[in-house]
Amino acid sequence: MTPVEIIQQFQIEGKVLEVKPMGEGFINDTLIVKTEGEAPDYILQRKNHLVFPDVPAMMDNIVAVTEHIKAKVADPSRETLTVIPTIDGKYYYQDGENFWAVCTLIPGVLSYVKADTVDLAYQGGVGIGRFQTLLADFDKTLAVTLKGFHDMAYRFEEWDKAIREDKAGRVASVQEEISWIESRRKEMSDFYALIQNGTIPTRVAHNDTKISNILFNTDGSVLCAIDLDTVMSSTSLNDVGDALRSYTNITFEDDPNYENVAMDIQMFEAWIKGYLSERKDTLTDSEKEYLAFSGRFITYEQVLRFLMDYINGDTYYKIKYPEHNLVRTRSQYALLCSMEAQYETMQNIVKDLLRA
Ligand code: GN1
Ligand code: MG
Repeated sequence: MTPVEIIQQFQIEGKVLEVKPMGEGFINDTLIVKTEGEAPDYILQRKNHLVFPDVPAMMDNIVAVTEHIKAKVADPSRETLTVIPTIDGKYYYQDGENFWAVCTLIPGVLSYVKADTVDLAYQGGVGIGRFQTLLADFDKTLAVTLKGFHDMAYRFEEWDKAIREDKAGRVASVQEEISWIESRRKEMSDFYALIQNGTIPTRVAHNDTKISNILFNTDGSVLCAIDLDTVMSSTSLNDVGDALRSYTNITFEDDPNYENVAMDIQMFEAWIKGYLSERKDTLTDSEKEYLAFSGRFITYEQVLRFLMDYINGDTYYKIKYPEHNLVRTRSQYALLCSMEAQYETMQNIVKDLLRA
């Protein structure tokens, strides 16, 4: 079926004018559906069922979370996603082995792939803090849409397997990169143990908080978090860490000029300040203690994930050229090193902000 035929399976308003690709997602295919006149436009997504094994359960998560948010905010049609059901009342349409889902396009918003100003970083922090706060009393059980997503113990199992199997015959060529992972393995496992043993609590988290997954109003204020595919029970620190990885990098995630990569400490301060404006009173001491470390944790995980995908023969992330995952690995590693070099300053900033 064509995208135009697929969109007709959903309860949309208006006559469809055109359907065209949009955005830079690494996992799903995203299309924008333009309609005639006053009717809303829509986002049509082919959900990657090779990554998300249970798309129906994922859509149930998204509907439950967005309904919870809608009941609390001033403008429910803008302050979270609106999922459009199919004609027969499901939240996805299955065409052969493909799964499709539709949301209303929120008009008059801005989105970014990179944060350019400290104001934007501050607002991004507010947005994630608010998202977590809105879901603090969510009491339904969320399905696990992706097994072991930020589970470092599971990631290491997969990692060991990838190296053992060497499916693409690339292990010998990435010995140095492998040593970056191995030399930090104990430190990361020790941190992860605090999550496993409950020292760091588990809550509802977004789990994929890079800047492109947040919408902003045209006046610069934050509107809402989108891309809710990975909303699951996990630590709030995963959202902090992934946002820091995204907002503080002075260049793009896959910049092949590794000397361009660095963490901007002012962006770090701004993001954390925005986040704490929403979460300062509800974080536990253990969460506060690891705010700065979470940036290193998720950036490390991202280095591991890109490298593992390269070793596996590029089966997970979409790539634009053959060595793309290797370039992403090295570029994110440069960011990790920059965070490590500035770690003491990061911790002092957090301490000062918590005292303020
Ligand atoms: C993917 O789906 P998207 O493009 O927002 C990935 C994230 C990575 C990110 C790296 C489900 O995000 O975990 O951090 O790429 N999402 C999934 O840019 O794996
Ligand atoms: Mg996204």
